[in-house]
Amino acid sequence: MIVDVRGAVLCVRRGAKGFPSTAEKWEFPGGKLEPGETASQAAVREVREELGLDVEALAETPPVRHVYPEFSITLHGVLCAPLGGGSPTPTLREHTDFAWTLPDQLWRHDFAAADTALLIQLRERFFGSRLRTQTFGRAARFLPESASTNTDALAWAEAGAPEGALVVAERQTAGRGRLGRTWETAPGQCLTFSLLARPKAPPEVAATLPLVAGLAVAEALRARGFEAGLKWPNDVLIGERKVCGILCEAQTSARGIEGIVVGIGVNTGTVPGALAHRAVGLGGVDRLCLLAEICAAFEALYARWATGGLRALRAELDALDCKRGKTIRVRPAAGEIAGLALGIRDDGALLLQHGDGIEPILCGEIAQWD
Ligand code: BT5
Repeated sequence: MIVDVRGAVLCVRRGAKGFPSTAEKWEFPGGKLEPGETASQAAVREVREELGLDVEALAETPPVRHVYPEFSITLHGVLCAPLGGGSPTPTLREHTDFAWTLPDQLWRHDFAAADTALLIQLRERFFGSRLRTQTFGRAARFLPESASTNTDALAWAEAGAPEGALVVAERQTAGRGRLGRTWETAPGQCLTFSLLARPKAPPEVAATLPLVAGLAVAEALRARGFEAGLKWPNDVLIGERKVCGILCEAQTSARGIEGIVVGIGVNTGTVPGALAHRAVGLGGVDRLCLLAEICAAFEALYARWATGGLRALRAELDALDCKRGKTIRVRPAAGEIAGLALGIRDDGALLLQHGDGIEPILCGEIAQWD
């Protein structure tokens, strides 16, 4: 296969299913090495010759061994970038059937089990080439499947994961929301991940972290042209529908909060039919690019929040709070109150004007769809 992702190319050649191939014949690089040529150089030459792309090799991926009943082969991948830009090109070419696809859609392909490791490496490499952060996303685990990335991130946090650790799952089988609710996704249609923060802040400040995450997602989506806004306390909406949910869970010890796992689900594709009236998807966005953008937005906001709390993010909070100035219904711990949303206070409380006064609501949610 040959993969190109608007700037990144990974080349691997393998034998077709049922093809009477031998290890030597199909080992990458496919052709003979020119005298003095390395495997990466041969890969670059092949991309030039076969796809007509002018690329340079960035890194070699570790070899992956395939064992078939009749033979085994070792695949060598090379990550390349185009020289001098160039227009986007189709992204994956199977030598056997000339089907093209985006790397983000690789799950659609029925690869042999051994290929999974390669595909995960491919995703990691691609993500790494896009990541512009110092901390968040630097230590990352890409999983083909997870019950909940929050569960995996909490386990990793217990085992000593550093701040910024990231767990991403291709499929989530038991994604959770708040208060025992579920987060539902179809394979490939949602970016589901968790980031580990280890804030030094006191618990009442740490409790405002979901708002920081919500701002980061809203900013990243707006940078892509989506009219996204923050809905207190943990949602991102486009119009009146939810595009992203956030669930923060603490890793605690006798000493107190050791870390906070920030779980984020963004509907990058379509949403499950039963949720269509209240949920919205982005209609097909490269999840790994978006993930790198959210990590960058989160890191920048987090640094300011870590020293100044929510007060340091006042401008963003006021600009992105999509319910500010609107008449809303709020469900605190019990009951429901209608009033005018005045905004989000520095301690994370939603300020609701109703009756004769202004009531700060610290926990609860804004009633939205019923
Ligand atoms: C949330 O809870 O919105 C938090 C969702 C967090 C999901 C991420 S994915 C990665 C990480 N791992 C996890 O296990 N969780 C996190 P809440 O505010 O309670 O909203 C849950 C409600 O949102 C559900 O009851 C549904 O009504 C709705 N919902 C479920 N799936 C949705 C989707 N894909 N898009 C929009 N709304 C959805």
